[in-house]
Amino acid sequence: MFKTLAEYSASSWKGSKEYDGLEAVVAAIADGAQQIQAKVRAAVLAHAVGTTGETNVQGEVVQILDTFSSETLVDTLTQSGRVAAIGSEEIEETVIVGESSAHQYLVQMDPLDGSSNIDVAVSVGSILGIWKRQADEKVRDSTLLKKGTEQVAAVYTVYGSCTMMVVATRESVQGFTLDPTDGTFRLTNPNICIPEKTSCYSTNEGNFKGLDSGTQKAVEELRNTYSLRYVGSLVADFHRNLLKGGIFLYPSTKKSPEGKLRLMYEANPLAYIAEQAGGAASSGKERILDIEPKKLHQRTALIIGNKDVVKTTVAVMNNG
Ligand code: AHM
Ligand code: MG
Repeated sequence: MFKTLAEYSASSWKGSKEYDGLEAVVAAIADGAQQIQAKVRAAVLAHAVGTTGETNVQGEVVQILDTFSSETLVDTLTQSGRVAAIGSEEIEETVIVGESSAHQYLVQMDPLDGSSNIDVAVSVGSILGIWKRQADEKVRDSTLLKKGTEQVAAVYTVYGSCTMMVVATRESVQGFTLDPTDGTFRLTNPNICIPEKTSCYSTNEGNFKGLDSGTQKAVEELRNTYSLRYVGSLVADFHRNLLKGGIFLYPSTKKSPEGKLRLMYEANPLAYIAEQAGGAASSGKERILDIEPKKLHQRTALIIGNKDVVKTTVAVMNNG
């Protein structure tokens, strides 16, 4: 039988100084993910698809499920008693939770990535980066602006044909599948490493004309070498590439010169997971995890996946 998430975290993190309290944070994410996946699956029947009529801090239309997912994870993370502050794609300001010595972690999240795919029954997910607060560090907006290298863990979930949760720490990347019969996450994909063989590339080919000439050349080379697979939910595209070998690109375009994806809660957590699994992530100019963040909702270009293919692609982008 597969180990449960609770068993895995008890044997891996409980009692460790470095990961003190992490099991409560990850359990809170698992709890939130269960609630979100249930809501996503019942959304059409519950009249919960559609927009709230508002736009978020990014100027994007807010879906009812975006708000539900953000509120759910803020609640479960708050209840864990271990999180000091939360940054969310759906909330303009930092959510400050607590400053006691137990509030050791800082979380940044995209609570429902790919939400434009919900009403067409396509996979969506949640992405979360986890940092540690310095002892006695005052919690304010700038507390969350730490580099990706300083993450202590990162998590994403996919609400697809099954619900999965992937958790990376400095030691390893572990994949858990939600068992719908008893509501527990079970360790189905232990010690994930990106396969060396790359089989596909994922990018929005519709943006091709808006790319600079070097990036066009890089995309042409990928097109001539690999199969194209593009879901349009970053978390689902990344998940497939992590398990099967592949590269995902959302470069700068004429429409989004700074890139479309968000550094703190999309690029950084997935870059951390990619690196721990033997892959790489770059903005085209530098390693994602080395970018010095300036603001919570900062955007970046993202090239992520197999290490060698990321390296070659970035080289062609810059010299092509
Ligand atoms: P979201 O966080 O609001 O869902 O937006 C991010 C999404 C990613 O999941 C996906 O990779 C990208 O936007 C798709 O963008 P496009 O439709 O321009 O290809
Ligand atoms: Mg997103």
